[in-house]
Amino acid sequence: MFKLPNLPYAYDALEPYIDKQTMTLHHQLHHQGYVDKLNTALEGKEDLQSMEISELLKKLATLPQEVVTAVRNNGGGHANHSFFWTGMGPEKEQEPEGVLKQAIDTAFSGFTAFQEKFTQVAATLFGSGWVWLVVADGKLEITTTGNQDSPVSIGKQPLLCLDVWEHAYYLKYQNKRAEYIAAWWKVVNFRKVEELFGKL
Ligand code: MN3
Repeated sequence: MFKLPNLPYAYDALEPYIDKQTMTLHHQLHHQGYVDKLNTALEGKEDLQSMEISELLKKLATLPQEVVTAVRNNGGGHANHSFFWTGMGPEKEQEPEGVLKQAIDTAFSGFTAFQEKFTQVAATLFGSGWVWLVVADGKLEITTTGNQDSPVSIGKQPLLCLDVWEHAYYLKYQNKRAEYIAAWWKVVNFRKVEELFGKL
């Protein structure tokens, strides 16, 4: 059975940028909901229940037909949110360092240009979805997924993600997605991104 992971920090740790109430509801209701629905869909399928969520998402196309949609939507929701939480942290205004900084400079002509491009993609993504920094074919790229789709299902390795579903920001920012994106940059955990990049 899949379980809701604890946040690696307190619900109010990202204040004032991401508020305690949004974090609490997002984690305890939205993320828990994906976990619960995933578990319901996989009832009686011990072979699938014992797999890592990332493995299920990588093998989406080969799963039994009756669970594909549930794994894609609810398994994706579980994996994406688990990853989203660890990509943020209480230490504010971090910037990439070391080999990650070099790779970002090479791929995007600098951190500022990377931030501008990611922000523009996030601001203009239509509907509900995610914006990602991934490694694909050995290169850094910015990509998006709709709904709860995961980049691992299409062979891309995620390094960082931003949830642009309205439930991620509506309580504090209402329809002002641009303000939410600007706030999110303040709490990005680039030490975690560097750690993931270093393992590739
Ligand atoms: Mn969400």
